[in-house]
Amino acid sequence: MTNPILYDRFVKNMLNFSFVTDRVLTKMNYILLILVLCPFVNSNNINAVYDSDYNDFQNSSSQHLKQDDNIIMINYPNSNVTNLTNNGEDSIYGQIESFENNVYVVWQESVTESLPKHNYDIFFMKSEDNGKTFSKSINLSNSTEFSERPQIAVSNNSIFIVWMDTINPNNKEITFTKSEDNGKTFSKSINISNSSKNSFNAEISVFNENVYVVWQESDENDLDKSNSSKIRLIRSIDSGSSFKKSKLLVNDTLDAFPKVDLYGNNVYIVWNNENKNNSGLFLVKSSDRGNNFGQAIKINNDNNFGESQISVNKNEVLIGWGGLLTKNIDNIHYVKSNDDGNTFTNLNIFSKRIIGFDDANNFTGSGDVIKNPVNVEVTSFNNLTFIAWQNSFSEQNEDILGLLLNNQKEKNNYVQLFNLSNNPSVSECPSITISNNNIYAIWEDYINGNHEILFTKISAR
Ligand SMILES: [Ca+2]
Ligand SMILES: [Ca+2]
Ligand SMILES: [Ca+2]
Repeated sequence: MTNPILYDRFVKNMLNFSFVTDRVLTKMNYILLILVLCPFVNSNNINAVYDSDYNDFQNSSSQHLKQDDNIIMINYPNSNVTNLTNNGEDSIYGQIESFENNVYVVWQESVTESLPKHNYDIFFMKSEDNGKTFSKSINLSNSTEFSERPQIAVSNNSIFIVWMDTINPNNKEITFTKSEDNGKTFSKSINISNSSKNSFNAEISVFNENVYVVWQESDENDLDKSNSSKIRLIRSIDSGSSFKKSKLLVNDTLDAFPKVDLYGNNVYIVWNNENKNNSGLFLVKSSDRGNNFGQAIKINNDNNFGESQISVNKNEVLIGWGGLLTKNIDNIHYVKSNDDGNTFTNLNIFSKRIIGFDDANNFTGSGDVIKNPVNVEVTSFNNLTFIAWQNSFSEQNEDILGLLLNNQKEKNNYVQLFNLSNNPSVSECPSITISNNNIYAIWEDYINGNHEILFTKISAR
């Protein structure tokens, strides 16, 4: 926080309010207070956790969590947020990936309003210096079809991107392209869904030369009946040069939002099902690179489930979820496996009371800050796990919250909660990635009369 008046007020607020004064100010709490204040003082280059204090912080934060269940939310400074698009077009649905010092971003953007229908294309840009600077954007689709909702996966410096193209009003197809020169050039795009039914909600993941894409496909003659759909999977074992025939994985789901991730030979797919006769969050695993799949297992154990995300890192499998746009849930849930998805440890529910601040960093009391979290994203790398979501503070203001966890121990310990967007406009659809202990996040924000893709970075040491 660079404004000394705001800083003073913040300190006063922190000291005045009951979470400090009602309790004995233990050494642990004191350490936590100071560490939480540090980022505000050094707003130019935030380190989520300082080197020398790392262990203290871990201990104090988990201790703190146990003691009173209160969590402090850090409003991330806007000076650390970059507008990547900064144009008059509608720039939406950004997705981010990283590898070593490289950061890759794709999004959907309007290209003209003069056609009979809006045309949107898929744009790409990259940074080779840990997100300090970004290249000029490239138009990947450059087509008259409505191109939407890109997804990206990277393996070393190979980049794989899918999106949906509306071929005709009843038929969306999944389009695929790749780059093998770190994003300088991209291959001619190909249609990988190839069906007369609507193919949508695609997700992509890659491990070495194995590329997997899952999506939903409308059921036959279903248009006026329900939104029931199938889940299909397609894979390439040669870095996207060729694809096998797509495979039907799941019949008859509603609001499925399937997600795929993999490590080695293990391929994991999670999806949601809102059909009353078989509702829940499900996981299915293949141990032979997708040739065969085991029995699907149910991940949730109550009605608190919605769209999920999965992140696989070696033998660790992390699944997180919030709600859906059509279904309010006021918690963030996550489960973790440390044995290749064979067993899952504790169901973690992150709700509790959070010590909150408004946009001007005024203390707003402790309360249930998490409201209707949607578009939950999870990512993990080595010892770090980051969960981000779109949180409804009010109808007019949604913000992007991020929860940084340390998973050095078997049980995830809370480390820090951030408000990444921290602005009065509607901030939506986060995407996150971790590389070299840098956490990168983007989201779309409605500012200056149109949507922009905003970017920020947290260095966690
Ligand atoms: Ca824009
Ligand atoms: Ca287009
Ligand atoms: Ca906002």
